[in-house]
This record gives sequence, structure tokens and C-alpha cells, in this order.
Amino acid sequence: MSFRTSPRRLRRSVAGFTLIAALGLSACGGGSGEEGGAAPRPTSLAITTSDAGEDRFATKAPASIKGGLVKIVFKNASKAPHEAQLIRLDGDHTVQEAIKAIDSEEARTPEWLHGAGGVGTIAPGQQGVTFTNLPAGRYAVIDVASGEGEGPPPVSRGALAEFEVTPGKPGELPAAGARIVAKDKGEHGNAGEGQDAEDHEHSFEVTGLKPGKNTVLFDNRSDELHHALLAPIIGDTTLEQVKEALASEEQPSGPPPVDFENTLTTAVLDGQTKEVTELALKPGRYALLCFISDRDGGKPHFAEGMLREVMVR
Ligand SMILES: [Cu+2]
Repeated sequence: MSFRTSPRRLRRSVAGFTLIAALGLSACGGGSGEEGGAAPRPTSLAITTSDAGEDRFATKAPASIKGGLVKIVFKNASKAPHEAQLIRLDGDHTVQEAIKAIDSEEARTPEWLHGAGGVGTIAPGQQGVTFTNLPAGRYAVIDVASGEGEGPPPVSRGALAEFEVTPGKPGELPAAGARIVAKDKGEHGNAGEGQDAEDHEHSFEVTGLKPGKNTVLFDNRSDELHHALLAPIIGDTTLEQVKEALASEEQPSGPPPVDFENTLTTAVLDGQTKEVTELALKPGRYALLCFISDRDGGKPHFAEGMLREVMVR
């Protein structure tokens, strides 16, 4: 499963449920705190995904942009949900190799493949904005997460564009009202309140999420790839029940534990990188989790400490 955001896994876990992904990020982008006079102006990276007939898509991005501080503006002009996941490729590795690695059942992610952030899945007609710093290199924007059913992911059906990033000046990310931090075991405060630290190879720290549109700093201080999924918990389902359902390889019988139609997610970020993105939340209980595994494989991170409840009110 490497760093594919595993809707298939979700689907296996929650039979009869379609991951229609995030109805989310509001259409107005930008403006989220570009104050602070001396700050360098971010380079704009405009990405659009639209329908191309017969279950195919087309993703457009500029052929080359200046790196450093970048403002990614992703417009979903398709009738299906899409994400704009940025990846960076080392050496001579190709996007096709990357897709193969991401879409394989193996949980490993090769060292030459980097999660460079982006905009998590948004609904048709929506626009999402993310700020991050991009080092120079060869990039692609792909959609591996938004596919429905068991068919090939959208990236294999045209939701893909390659581009080059030239060296630019890194800058401060805009201010964010909320913060989600991914950490590795051993870092201060890692174990989480009242949880035993045994299985906690990684953990989330979260502050400031509120109902409505949130500007969120996703700060990956871990050495591994992570994303942050926020799935509304249904009814009185406990976090333990959510965990069981996610971990189960069997078709579950009862009602689904979380509302995947309204799940919000960030893009996948390499270790030691960060981005500021937008997440529109309704009041209620959410499961905050990560489906990615370590680069060398193993369990998805929700089974290694990255699953916790967040109350939004
Ligand atoms: Cu993770």
C-alpha cells in the first residue's frame, strides 16, 4: 500500500461504503495570512483536474516553476472528487515507477520517492490552497487517493502532470489557526495522554481545530511519510471500535464506524517537511489517523499510534 492513501483499504474495512472523500475545502483560496511585509512572495502553482471523457481525467500544471515558498492552488473542475498530491523523484526514476510503487500492495515506499504535500481530496467544483516549500527537482502531481471502486486509481486514467521545480528562496509559511504535528517515538510528549506508549512508533499532536474553515499547519516532524485524515465518527462508536474496523481484513457486518463521505485529508508529506493547508470541519467527533506505513514497510501508522479522537466544537 506504500503511500497510496488507501481508499481500497478503507473500502475493505467498511463494506458497502463508497469513499467519496472530502466535501470540504471552501472555494475561496488564498489570503490566509500573507501579511508580514518582508516575507518573500510565494510562487504560484496552479493545478486543475478536469474530466476527459470515458472515465478519464486531465490534470494541468505549468511545465516549470520556481521553487522555495510555493502557493499551490488546486481546482477540481471534474465531476468526481480529486486530490493534488505532489511527488518528487530522485535520480532517473520515472512517474510510472512511482505509480507502480504507490499502487502496489507492498507497504514499502522507495527512498527516491518523496511526498511533497499538496491538496487533499476535494469535491467537484471546489478549490483548495496549500503553502509549502519545494526544493528544486523533478515533480509530478498525481491523484492516487480519490478513486472509487476497485478500478485503477485516477492517476492511471490521466490525473497526472509532470513539472520541474527550479531553485528558489524558501520562506515562512503563513500563520495557521490550527496545527497537526506528526512525531516519532522518543520525541517529547509522544505517548499521548492516557495512552500506553508501547505501540506508539508515531503519534499525532493536534491543537486549534474548530468548526468551519481551518487553516492548518501540518508539521511532519517525524522521519517517515505521513498524512492526516480526519474521519467523522458515527454515533457512539468508540475509538477502539474504529481501530478494530480499520484493522480488520474481513467484511464488517455492523454499521460503518466513520463517515468516509465526509472525511478530510491532507496530502502525504515526507519526514521533516511541513505545509499549511485548509480543512473545513463540522462540529463533532473525528478520528484523526494515518494510513501510511514506514518506508521499509510494516503496519499502517494508525496501528502504530497514529489514531486518536479529536472533538471539534
Ligand atoms: Cu503516517
